[in-house]
Amino acid sequence: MHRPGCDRAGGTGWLVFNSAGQLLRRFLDTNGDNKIDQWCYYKNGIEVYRDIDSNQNGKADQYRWLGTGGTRWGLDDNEDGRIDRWKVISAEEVSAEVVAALRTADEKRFQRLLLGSEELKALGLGEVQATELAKKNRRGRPVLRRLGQTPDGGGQGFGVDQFRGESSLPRARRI
Ligand SMILES: [Ca+2]
Ligand SMILES: [Ca+2]
Repeated sequence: MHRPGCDRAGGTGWLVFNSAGQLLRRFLDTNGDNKIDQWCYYKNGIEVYRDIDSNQNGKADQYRWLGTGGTRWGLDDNEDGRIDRWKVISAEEVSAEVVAALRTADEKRFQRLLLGSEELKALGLGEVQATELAKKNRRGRPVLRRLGQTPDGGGQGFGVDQFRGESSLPRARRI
């Protein structure tokens, strides 16, 4: 049975199912070096989140939400588990990120959204909307400071672990 994504031709790895036989995880070695470089997470049979080790050093450096999980695709250049910049993010998700950054007073999370005008255009926003968004970004910074957070934030880390919380991994099958 074909499932979308996370199944590049020639990849080998592991499938993990729950007791009802539903696919939970797919761990793939896509370049044949016997090291897993894609960790795919499924919800209700649909891939919703993926960790990618793009430079094949054993550590994830891209975090991608997809399917019903959204369209965000974050890049973690220094592999510290926190997203440094966005490869893909929709206007709606930018708004949600701004709200979350303000709520948790996470300045770094916020700064990731301070996009250049080219990137804003790439999101398909009109000139006026882009200006509005840039204004909101500028207005947001003092708010973060007023909350008395250190410049380094102190907010929670980015939610890349949100799909790792499920406890037991009952059955794995080599593919
Ligand atoms: Ca890596
Ligand atoms: Ca990082």
